[in-house]
Amino acid sequence: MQETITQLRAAIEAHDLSTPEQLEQFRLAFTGRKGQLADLFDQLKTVPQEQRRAVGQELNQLKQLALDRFTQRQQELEATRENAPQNPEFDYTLPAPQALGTRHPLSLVREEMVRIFARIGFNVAEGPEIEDDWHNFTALNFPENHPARDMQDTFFVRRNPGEPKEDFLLRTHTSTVQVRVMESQAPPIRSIMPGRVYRNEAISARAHMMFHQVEGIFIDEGVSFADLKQTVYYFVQEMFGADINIRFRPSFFPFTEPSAEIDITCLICKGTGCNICKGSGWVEIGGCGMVDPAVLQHSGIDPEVYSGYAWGMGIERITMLKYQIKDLRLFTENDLRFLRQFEGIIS
Ligand code: 2NL
Repeated sequence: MQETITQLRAAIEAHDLSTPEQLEQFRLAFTGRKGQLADLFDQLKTVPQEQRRAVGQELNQLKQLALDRFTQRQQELEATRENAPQNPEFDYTLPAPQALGTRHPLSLVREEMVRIFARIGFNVAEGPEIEDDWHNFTALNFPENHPARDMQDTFFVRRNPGEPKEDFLLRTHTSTVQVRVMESQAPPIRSIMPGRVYRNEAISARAHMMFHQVEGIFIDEGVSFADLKQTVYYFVQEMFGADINIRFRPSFFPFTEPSAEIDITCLICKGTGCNICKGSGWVEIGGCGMVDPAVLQHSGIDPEVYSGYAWGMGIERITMLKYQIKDLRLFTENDLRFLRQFEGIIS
């Protein structure tokens, strides 16, 4: 019996526990209910009475030794399994995977508009989003009591919270940048102004308090409405295709005279009439006109020498028409299911 115990102790101490399979073999061989330790405990009753106590103690120590080895190794193996790669051939020197983002549809369309106008000589001008009354209204010929100056449309900004005077505002159009360009540069001027504008409106599928515009201006000697029409024709063909027709509808803006609204063939029904164009076959993409001589004068350009045209288009509107997007709110929600649809579009 004593000899068996000594051998068993050696076997327990020497057993290789490298793998989970070996640990299981160890459990079956020694500590399990049918293992060798259990056998020895069964044989304890055959040991002579006077030795039984000592042998029993020795067996208990051995059992404890086996259990200790088992649990310690079990814990070690569990810890390494949690940290182990799923695939043992994984290459840890590879760079971490990075999901590529997508360009926002409004950026795609803005960049495309910039490229189209750049091809016929327009550069890009930028200006502040927080503006003063002069650049947003007065220089642009808005009468003192014009409804567009109303609190309902314009977000006014106070210089100091304590001051009652609201002498700044969030620009309601990017014409502010055109005024700044005219004030600081001599003609010829050929610039477009993409950027954010703000109107105090309730957010819905068709309106938002922040949206994007591309305005443009061309000032030189002898610029005519025919030049304006050709520029708009060129833009629409490049942006929407050669089979799209254009219609200029007489309109009014304080800063242009004459003024026109620009309609194009409805992209959804190709002019046959649908619910997007309300059956007319035409959709509006922006407004334009000849710069009012008073606006040139306000910006320090002599209207006796120079004339010019200008236009404004909403980027959201053009994007909605181009990609058939029916709700403005999709542009600001950043829902990945929406944004991922523009994956790989290199406009
Ligand atoms: C629209 C209409 C328009 C302009 C913007 C402009 C700027 C200056 C002088 C004259 Cl500095 N005009 N801009 C002209 C006509 C129309 O925008 O429907 N925009 C979304």
